[in-house]
Amino acid sequence: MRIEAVIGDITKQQVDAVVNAANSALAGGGGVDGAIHRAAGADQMHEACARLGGCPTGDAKATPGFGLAAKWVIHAVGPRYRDGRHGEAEALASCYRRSKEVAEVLGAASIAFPAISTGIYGYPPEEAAHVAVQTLKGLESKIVMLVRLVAFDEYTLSLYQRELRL
Ligand code: AR6
Repeated sequence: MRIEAVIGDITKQQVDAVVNAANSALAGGGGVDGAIHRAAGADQMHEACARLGGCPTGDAKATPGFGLAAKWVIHAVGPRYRDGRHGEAEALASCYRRSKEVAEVLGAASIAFPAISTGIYGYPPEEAAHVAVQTLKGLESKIVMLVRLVAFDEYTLSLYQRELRL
């Protein structure tokens, strides 16, 4: 798997699957979740999510991408950050692992991730970038060839670039 980092909007990515920073009810919300629902078509996406019956923290489930360029959306549920001592890193790492596994089941060759948990869920961006990149570096795939980390700001991009060099 090649791992790259870019700055951009997750809803605009031309990849097979984009990952959503969802909540465990898969009920939609703000941030990435709101943007993905709007760009995909809110009614269709809402219905498809409702059929999945929720998703535990650290896990991921797929729907079609509907109006997005991406064929699929992989809804991953990141942890809410408390103090770093409540299994947050394990849960966040699990989001990246499970999303990659779901992508493999779908046959997705390219997948784009937002910085899961670093917005409304309050995960410190430095620690989240470390978990994201180091978890992905430890994975192999015969199906997923490209992993793109999509930063929404320059600072997050710089964190990814530093972690990629480590
Ligand atoms: N493209 C790429 N990154 C984005 C975009 C975008 N269009 N919009 C925001 N970001 P968040 P979370 C960045 O809050 O912390 C929702 O209500 C943003 O700057 O979307 O996992 C869900 O329903 C931040 O760095 O996700 C959940 O309830 C990162 O994406 C909850 O929020 C993630 O921010 C999930 O919170």
